[in-house]
Order: sequence, then structure tokens, then C-alpha cells
Amino acid sequence: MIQPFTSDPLRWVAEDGQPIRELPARFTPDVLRGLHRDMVRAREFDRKLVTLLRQGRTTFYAQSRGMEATQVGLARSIQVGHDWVWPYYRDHALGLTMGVPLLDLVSQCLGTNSDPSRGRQMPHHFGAERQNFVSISSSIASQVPPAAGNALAQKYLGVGEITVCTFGDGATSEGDWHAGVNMAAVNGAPCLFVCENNQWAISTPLRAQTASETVHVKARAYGMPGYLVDGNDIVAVMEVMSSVAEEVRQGNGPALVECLTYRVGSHSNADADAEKNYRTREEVALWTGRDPIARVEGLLEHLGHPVSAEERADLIAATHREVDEAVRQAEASGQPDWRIMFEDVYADLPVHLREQAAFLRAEQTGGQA
Ligand SMILES: Cc1ncc(C[n+]2csc(CCOP(=O)(O)OP(=O)(O)O)c2C)c(N)n1
Ligand SMILES: [Mg+2]
Repeated sequence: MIQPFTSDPLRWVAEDGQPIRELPARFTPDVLRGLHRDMVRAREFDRKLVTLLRQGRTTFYAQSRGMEATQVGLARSIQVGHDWVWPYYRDHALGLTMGVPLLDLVSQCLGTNSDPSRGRQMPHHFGAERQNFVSISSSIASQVPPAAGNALAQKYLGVGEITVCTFGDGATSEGDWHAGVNMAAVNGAPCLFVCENNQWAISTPLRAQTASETVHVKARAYGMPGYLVDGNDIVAVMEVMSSVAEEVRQGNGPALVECLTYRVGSHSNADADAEKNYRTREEVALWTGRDPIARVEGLLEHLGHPVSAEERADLIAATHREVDEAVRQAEASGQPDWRIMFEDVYADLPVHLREQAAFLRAEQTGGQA
């Protein structure tokens, strides 16, 4: 059992990679190397997508650099394809590690024919049917009430699944967040709420977001356990998530886990100057030094299984090749036809959409509708 409502974040591995509690037996060097690989892959995917953005090949991207332990640790703690995930827009490391094909992610960002949603979603707002990864919505906290409803359905059906609902720290002051969390708690719905607390909501710091000392204490008001975990320690994230997910699965009602982490990069491409405008270089440097990947490397070194510079370079190069190949395939699949905008929602198009389709058809054919 994990202790809820601690004042300090639960932690297994110190920043320099030294274990500060007994390392659970399941974290063998091979397992840790696998987690390290997942995190490096997520980070390099991030880096390549930022490059594609700067090249103008996609138009929106929200980095998760620095938050890899939280998202990879969560992905490795749930039953993929069985449980349901209601994510938010910074969750590509979560999706990627859950097995969403990298080609699908790249295609979604590029909006090509190889995109399963065929360009009909804002870039970087993917969904994945096989992984039960619900399409991402930009509206902050709008996923929380439907996630509670999803969990309630799972409870009624008695299928042993849980719902995982992720969000940022900023989402916790939206009305939808409170409505959804309350609904899940009062009905004992099997929902694991995960706050990826990166301490900023664009330029709003946490202390201007809430007067609560932490996010996880809010769970107490709704009658559910709340946990505070070091979100840059993947061992801690997995120990807490897997134990709490099991409690939720056993029918003990929902729980809230707050992962304390940091967004090292800018909020999105609409926020290029995070350091200059609202954060100090010192703060960013402090958290860059608390890197989750370096921590696992430190742990592996401590265990006598260091990751060599060559191995690390190979992992990085492998992801770059993987993304380059996905971009090639995505671009080769071509741009979707404009007509698909009007498909797959209505059996019979309502009149205003028929008018819009006619207007576009006339535009496309130079007035020869
Ligand atoms: C309902 C709503 N209000 C405002 C916005 C504009 N907006 C986009 S991201 C964001 C900050 C969210 O911060 P947080 O929940 O902490 O997530 P983070 O981006 O830090 O991962 C805001 C205010 C929005 N998308 N939706
Ligand atoms: Mg935030």
C-alpha cells in the first residue's frame, strides 16, 4: 500500500541516481534499460517534431521534454487496450509508449492521407482506437466529465477495466475538472486521475492557479485518496501508479495522483520565449538538471550496468531514422481531398454544411460548380 497525502513527493531514486529506498525486484537492469529506451525515444520524437514545426511541415506542437518519466511510467503501469485513456494535448510520450504507431502520430501532425483522422483534427491532437486512447481535445479539462462517465459505464458493466484521465495543473481550476472528479468520486467510478503538474499553465505559475498547497490535497475534499509523487523518478511513478491503478481496479473508487515535474521547453509553438517572458533562466536550469533520463542513467550506473555513450547515440539515431521514415511515408501518402471534411459525421448533411460544400466546390473548380 502506498501512503496517500504525503507532504513530500514519494521518491525511490535520488537525483544523482542513488536509490533512497529499496529498489523493488521488478526493476532489473533489463527493465530499467527498456524504460530508458522508451524515454529517449519519446524525447527524440519530441525533438524531431519541433524541427518539423520549424520547417513549416506541421503547424502545432506541444513539447513534453522533461516530463518523460511521468508519461512513460504511466503507460507502463496500465493494461493497454483494456483500460481507457482520456488524455490531454501534451501526452504523445504516453501514446507512443502505449504502442500508438509512430507513423500514425507523425501523420496526424502532418494531416496527410496516412493520418487515421485524415487531417480533420488539429495537429498533435491524435486518438488511437486499438489503444483505447480517446482523441485529444484542446479545451482544458473537457476530457474530465466524459472520463468520469466512461468509468461509471465500466463500473456498471463490471468488466475490470479502469479509466485513466490525465490533465495539467492548470486544468484543476476549470469547472469541468471539479464536476468530473466529483461525479467519479460520489459514484465510486474506477477512474485514475493523473495530474501532470509541470508547474506552469502557459505563463501562469501554480501559485497563481490555486491557493491549495498542492494539487493532490484537493482529492480529500472529494472523498478519494490523493498521492504526490516525484514525476521525474520513473521508479516512483510506476510504483505509485501500478499500486493505485490496482486499488481503483478492485472497486475502491477513484484516486488522484499528482506527478510533480517540469515543462523544460516552451508551452507550444505559440509560446517561443518562455525563458524571456515569464520564467527565469535559473528556474529552467534547475529543472533541466533534474532530468528524468539522466536519473535512470545514474541508477543503471549505480547498479553496475551503465548506458555507454555509444549506446545512447544509437538509441537517438534509431528514433531519428524512425521519424524520418515516417515523415517520408506520410508525405508520400498525399494530402486528403477537401471533400472528406464533410464525411463520417452525418448520414444526411444539414443544409448549412451542404451550402459550405457547394461553396468550396465552386472555389476548387474556379466557379464551375
Ligand atoms: C477552456 C480553455 N481555456 C483556455 C485555454 C487556453 N490554454 C491552452 S493550454 C493552457 C494552459 C494549460 O495548462 P496546464 O493544464 O497546466 O497544462 P500544460 O500546458 O502545462 O501541460 C491554456 C490556458 C484552453 N485551451 N481551453
Ligand atoms: Mg501545466
